[in-house]
Amino acid sequence: MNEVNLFSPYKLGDLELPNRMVMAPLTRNRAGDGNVPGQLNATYYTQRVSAGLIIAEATQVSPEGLGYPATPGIHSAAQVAGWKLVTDAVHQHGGRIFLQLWHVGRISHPDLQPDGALPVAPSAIAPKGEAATYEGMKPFVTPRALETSEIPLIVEQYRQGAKNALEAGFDGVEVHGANGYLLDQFLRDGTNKRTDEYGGSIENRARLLLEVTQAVTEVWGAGRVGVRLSPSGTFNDMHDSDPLATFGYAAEALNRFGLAYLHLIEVVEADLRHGGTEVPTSYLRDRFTGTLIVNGGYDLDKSNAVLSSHKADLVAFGTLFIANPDLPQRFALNAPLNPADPSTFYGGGEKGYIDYPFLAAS
Ligand code: 8OZ
Repeated sequence: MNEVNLFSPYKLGDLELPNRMVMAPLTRNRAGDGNVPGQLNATYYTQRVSAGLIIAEATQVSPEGLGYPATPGIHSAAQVAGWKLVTDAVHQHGGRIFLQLWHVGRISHPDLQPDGALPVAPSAIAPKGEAATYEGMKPFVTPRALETSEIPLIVEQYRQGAKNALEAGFDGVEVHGANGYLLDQFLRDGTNKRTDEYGGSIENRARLLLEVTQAVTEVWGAGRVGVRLSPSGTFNDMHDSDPLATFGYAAEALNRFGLAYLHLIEVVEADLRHGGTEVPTSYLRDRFTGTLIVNGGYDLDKSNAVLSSHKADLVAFGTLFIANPDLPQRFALNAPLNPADPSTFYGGGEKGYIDYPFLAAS
């Protein structure tokens, strides 16, 4: 029997992936001035080119979508040119790279917003916690609720971001619907108290996610578009009164597009500590008919178990890809893994970014 494992090739839409290992989108806060990616980022991604698929880090589709220092954007000509450096380098080395399209919504601060404005959100509810500003951490402010008439502009920002990603040479895009950012804020009822057609019922709360997905698939074709969700996640002060119903509906509604994939961030222990409810991956596997990517603490054995039992089609790795640029080779040889240094995850330069050793050199 030929059991599926991490090294089985996979046909993702019309893309041929040489293995089932996905580099998860990872915020590293190393874009240059103007939130423009450059050679440093091109080197980092190129080092990780043996992944079956790279999903590049969360990238804001508009200035208002910014929530952290030095995250890249995809709304200016300079950002498109910077990303072109990255995609050209990855392609020259034989890789495949998607871009994650992002708007942080309320997870921002006036210090990061155009003209010092309030961040926007579905409803005027401040998250608990602090925003990462240029001057360090500051308490979150109460965001401004978007007017119904402004929502089409948000959809157009994603559409333009998708067009810019195409121009920048990516192989596809992932809609960031996870981790408490704008689309997730609309989806869950802890953050969405709207009384218009974007709030109230689950259908209404999912409307923005689906409209954005529609717009992005119109640019790319659905076979080059994925969506990421975090059904059990509590990060960024997220809660929902009925996550099984909310995310069950979202997974089924996404079937209409014929997407490249659905990418799930699975429950972590902290979610349960913060009052989250686990939405089992099997529950969404039963409802979403396309390719499923899972993410959340997988090692080699756990990955091969989830793939061989067809509980998922691909596995995404975050921390392991930060610390091991040649993770596929290490897994193939059952070689030791480099430990990750969390102190260099967010911000800084080459250290902890492009200096993790390859196997032959370590
Ligand atoms: C960690 C720090 C900043 C942003 C996410 C884009 O959680 C992020 C992120 C993670 O999806």
